[in-house]
Amino acid sequence: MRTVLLGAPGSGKGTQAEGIVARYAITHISTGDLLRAEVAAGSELGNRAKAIMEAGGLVSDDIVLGMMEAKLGGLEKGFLLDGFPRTLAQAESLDNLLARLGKPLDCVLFFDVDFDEITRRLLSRGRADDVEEVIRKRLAVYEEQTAPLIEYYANKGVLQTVKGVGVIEEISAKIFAVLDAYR
Ligand code: B4P
Repeated sequence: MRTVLLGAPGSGKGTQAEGIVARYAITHISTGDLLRAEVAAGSELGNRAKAIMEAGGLVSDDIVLGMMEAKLGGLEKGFLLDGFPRTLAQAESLDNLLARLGKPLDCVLFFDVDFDEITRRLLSRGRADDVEEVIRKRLAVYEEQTAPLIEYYANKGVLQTVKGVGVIEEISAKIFAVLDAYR
């Protein structure tokens, strides 16, 4: 199963990813986690990404695509992409890469959550990029650069929408009801 989790920051992608990869025995690839690991390690890539992430911007497509090509090229089993793609350029590059590998996406799961709920969640989590001004910036960047992917994947016929509000286990059950069809 080859799946993408699409949604605003704080819509629950990272939260739901854990249960999904356990149920379907697929590999979880989170660009946010990969970038935070680079920052923590103090690598050259991490140093370039750190200030951008703390300001709520998107790390450049070149950096993210280089990181993802290395990860996806070697994968034999299915995967769950979490936080990637986040721009049209990333989505088109992913399509080209997967076409070369002969492994097109099965499904893109869009988490539908309103911005008030997202702001409440992120403020109570309190990560370095979870302060009000940065959250506003992240949501604005999402509206401008990531939200167009909803239509992009709907036009390709692979979009599935799940309402991402409510108890975490209930949202998981809705997700499994959708993804079981792609097993
Ligand atoms: P990410 O790590 O992808 O983080 P996110 O979008 O903030 O979080 P997510 O949607 O996974 O929310 P979560 O489940 O954690 O990105 C961080 C930064 O990295 C970006 O701003 C950017 O700078 C950079 N980056 C990453 N990918 C990139 C790319 N492809 N290109 C360029 N830059 C990139 O949930 C959030 C909170 O909500 C948690 O506290 C959770 O407990 C809570 N929650 C979840 N579900 C809930 C529910 N149902 N009810 C109540 N609370 C819930």
